[in-house]
Amino acid sequence: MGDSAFVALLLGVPRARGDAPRLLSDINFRGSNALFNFLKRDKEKTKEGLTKTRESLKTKIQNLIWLDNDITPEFWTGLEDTLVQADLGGQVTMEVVDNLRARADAERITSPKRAEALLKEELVNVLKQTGQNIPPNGSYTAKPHVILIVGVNGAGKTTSIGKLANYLRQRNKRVILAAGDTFRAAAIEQLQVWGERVKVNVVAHQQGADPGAVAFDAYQSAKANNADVLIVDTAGRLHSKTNLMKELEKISRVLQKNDATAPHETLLVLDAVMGQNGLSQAREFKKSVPLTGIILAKLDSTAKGGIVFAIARELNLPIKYIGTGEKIDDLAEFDAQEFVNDLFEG
Ligand SMILES: Nc1nc2c(ncn2[C@@H]2O[C@H](COP(=O)(O)OP(=O)(O)OP(=O)(O)O)[C@@H](O)[C@H]2O)c(=O)[nH]1
Ligand SMILES: [Mg+2]
Repeated sequence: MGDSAFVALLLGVPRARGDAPRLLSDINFRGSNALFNFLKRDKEKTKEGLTKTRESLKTKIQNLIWLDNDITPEFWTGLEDTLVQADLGGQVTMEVVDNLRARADAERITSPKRAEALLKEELVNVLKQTGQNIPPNGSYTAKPHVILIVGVNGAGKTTSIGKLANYLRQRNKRVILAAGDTFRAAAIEQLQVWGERVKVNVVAHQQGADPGAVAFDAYQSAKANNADVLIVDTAGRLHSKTNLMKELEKISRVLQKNDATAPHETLLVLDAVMGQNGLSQAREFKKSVPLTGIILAKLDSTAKGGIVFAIARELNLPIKYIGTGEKIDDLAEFDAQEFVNDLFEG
């Protein structure tokens, strides 16, 4: 038996096998009432997480609206400035304001209050024009459904994985995690702590091991344990960017040896606090890895949640989840209409 297989046997596979019977807590989560409560709480969390952005954006827009009885050229420049300050980015701001002006002209709208309603519609449009969204917890076509999580160091990958595992377990999915960040000291332990918290198994090798081998073993373990979802953590930084991208490609290739359609989702975790800077990182990843969506972490820590619009437009990728804190249930499915409502209301 090779070293890595032995370590897997020691650390990964037996732990995963221990999960074979359904956990009691899995069963307790069943029932639509419980799910309804989760959904309700998700919504409240999202709204709370957007407080900083809402306070900044809403106050400025309200000021514009109450200052003018009629739409004036100053209203439009004020709106442009406000959107840029909220980090929507120049391109999205121009597009939104141009569309709005054209509609205001065509529909002979003169009241800023009415323009606010149109603004909301335009903002939802920006978010809805992104690529196809895979159902977050619905009818996955493969078993296990494999989610590869990528992103620069510190973006929030491991934390988001813990929260996502919890989110899926609450929806009766059997989840296994793969500790694919074998580079950073303590990265494996960090994921294992999340595994214990969420009560899902973590397949891990030692630090410095080949992440491809971890992904392979984790897939086998997920299959053997009839898991619905396998989530693979990855390193955020290696010796060089090229190494990192090669490693991510290799992990994907290894997964494909087990299932030619894996990974079924590759989610890029972005740190909302990075604002426009996060976008250039995202472009780099998009060049090398076939991304299917975004997890936007740390929305609670920024007043510039407008970055959501710039991400959706520039990357043309759906935002699947948003992170609104460091706790286990601080993750919510992203809903364009709700997001825009939350920005303006409350
Ligand atoms: N406030 C807040 N903090 C978050 C959120 N998500 C992650 N964090 C914090 O961000 C920091 C980095 O998170 P990690 O999950 O370790 O990031 P990572 O991408 O795995 O980092 P590397 O493993 O170094 O590549 C931690 O202190 C997390 O608690 C969030 O949604 N809100
Ligand atoms: Mg990590």
